[in-house]
Amino acid sequence: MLRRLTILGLIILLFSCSQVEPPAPVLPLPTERQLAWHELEYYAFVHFNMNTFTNMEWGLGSEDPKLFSPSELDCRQWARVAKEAGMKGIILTAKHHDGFCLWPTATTGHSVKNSPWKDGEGDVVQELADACREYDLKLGIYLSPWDRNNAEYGNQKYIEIFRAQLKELMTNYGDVFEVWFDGANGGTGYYGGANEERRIDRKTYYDWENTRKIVRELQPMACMFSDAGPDIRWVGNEEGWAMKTNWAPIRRDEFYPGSPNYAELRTGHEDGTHWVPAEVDVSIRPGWYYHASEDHKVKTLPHLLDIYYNSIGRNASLLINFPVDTRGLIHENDAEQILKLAAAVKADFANNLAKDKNAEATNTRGNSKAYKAENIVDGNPDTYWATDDSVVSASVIIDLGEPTEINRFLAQEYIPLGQRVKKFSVDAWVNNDWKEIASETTIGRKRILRLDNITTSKVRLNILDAKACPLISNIELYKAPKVLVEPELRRDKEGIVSISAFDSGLDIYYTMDGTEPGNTSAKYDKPFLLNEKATIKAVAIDPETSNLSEVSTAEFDIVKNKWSLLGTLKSDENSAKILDGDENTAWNISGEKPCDVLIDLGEKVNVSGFKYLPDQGRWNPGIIFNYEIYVSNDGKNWGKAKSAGEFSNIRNSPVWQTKSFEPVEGRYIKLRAISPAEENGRMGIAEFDIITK
Ligand code: FUL
Repeated sequence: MLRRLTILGLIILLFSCSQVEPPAPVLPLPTERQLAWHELEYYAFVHFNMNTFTNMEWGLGSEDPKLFSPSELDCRQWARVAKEAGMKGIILTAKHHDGFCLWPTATTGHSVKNSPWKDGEGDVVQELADACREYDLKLGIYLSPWDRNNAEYGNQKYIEIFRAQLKELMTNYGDVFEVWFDGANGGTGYYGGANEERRIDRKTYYDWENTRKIVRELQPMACMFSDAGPDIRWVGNEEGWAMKTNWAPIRRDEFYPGSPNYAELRTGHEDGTHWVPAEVDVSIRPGWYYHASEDHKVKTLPHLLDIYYNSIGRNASLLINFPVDTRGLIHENDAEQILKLAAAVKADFANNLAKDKNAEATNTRGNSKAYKAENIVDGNPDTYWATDDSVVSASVIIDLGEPTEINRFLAQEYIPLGQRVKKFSVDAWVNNDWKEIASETTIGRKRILRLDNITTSKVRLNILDAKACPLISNIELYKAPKVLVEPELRRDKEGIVSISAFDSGLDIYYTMDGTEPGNTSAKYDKPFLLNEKATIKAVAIDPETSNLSEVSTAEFDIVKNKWSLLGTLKSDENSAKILDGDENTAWNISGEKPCDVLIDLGEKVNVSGFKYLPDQGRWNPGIIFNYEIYVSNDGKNWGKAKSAGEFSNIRNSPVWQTKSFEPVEGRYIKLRAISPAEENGRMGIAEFDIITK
């Protein structure tokens, strides 16, 4: 009898399971090609082309193909760096706005064919395609619709040329995962010698519908990127972030490449009609192309981590650009920083504390095992927790079994059935009560929250509102280590030294005798006065792990509290920036040549040199090239210059410049800025210091 009942029970259970209807999709849905693209998440951009050799961002189109001559081009090095950095593919600027083609196209002579590189026999696209194959990376192509070289730009003939180029690229280099169409279109240019302005109708000129067909036909799995998709959208900025609220759907028909409503691309639309997820494109340096002057401006680890969390952690993919240099290599500084990011990401996500823990939900679809809460911790992206159709707010609790410290929360929706969650919060079980630790909006394919460290035995995800029953496929919890980068050292005009570590909860130790700092050195707790010469070395230490950051060093000379600027600078409200100890602010002058910067040191000192940091601004920086420096006892009789000459290579390398001379006593200093390094005519100073004996 009992056996019969058990069998009956089983039959009923089976019957009831099969009765549970799978959730209906919420439109729009991703296509198969988009789903495959979503999995990539992180890949490289390479801006390398004519601009690399002309030090430009947007070439005019009149450049001589002979200028393209990398000395050691090595696409395998690009691939190696990208692979080691954890990236899944590389997108190359096969043609940028200046029209120079990196492959031997049949459509124009403005290409590698007429360059000295490999005697005109080379093909960069082919070399990259081969390198990607070797390193198991995907290949992507950037092809600029705008062409400032082509005589036909603006005419129908150019559309045929553009399409022929697209066909070549889609046919000859194997599988392409993404095709990148830039929104910058039309304007001044060379245009075969016409040197004029050509405007086009951005909506109609390219006949996008038919142009895109070429890609669909020749590369059916390639996703097309532009402001308007159709498959992937620009995120509406080039700084490296998506909004916290980020819908993959947009009302696609309201956009076209170069359309003015691009700010909406940062969030997408809750009522979007098409699935067009965001891709965050950002360069590892200020510029997209290589400029030696930016060698010291590669983004720092904290900055790169922000970009990572504000893109991949906000339902977008991340495309980080390497401005490949004139050798044809990813610069050492860029490689070093991207590998630091890779190591930090690996450490942050090393140990998923939620994996296979018990999970319970307030509602489970049809009480069915197929949709059970545990699906969120099983590591299987194809299973998900779902609620009944009528339920759009519900909670799921992950029981960690014991008090556990966490600071990262990762959640994923099951997107093959659409993006649904509109609002959610996260609670932690602390002191026998729920404590809200986050209150957010969308989740999408992946949402990662960086939280303050909290020790808790249970974590609760509350879905507060959704377009339809929520489908959550994955939740992960982590305790990421602290970000350990060298501390920042600064001394202001009054001599107050401040040292800051990037992350909270780190200890800072420093020395003033030139020795390496460690946890037995002086501990920094607040800004202090340093009114003498000293070299400070500082290190950040994580008290929990005893791990050390790299050491930062600053050489401070005599304090500037008695210094004052004389002459015309006395009444110039910006001139104080020269002495404020802040490298990011600068005083600038244009037109007046030479220009004297007069400083009263307030007392006689023995001067043996000076240090100059030019304006660090990206746009239009003021940089002195030729200079003279004088020391005087009375501020009137200057005698001969103690040092004169040029700051060689300062245009390419606008870092601290140091000049020494025979020590001399004096109270007054005159820096005579004779000529600017840049054509802009500006001469600027971010910081000035003297070296005393
Ligand atoms: C922009 C272009 O104009 C830049 O030069 C760069 O290629 C960037 C990725 O897209 O719109």
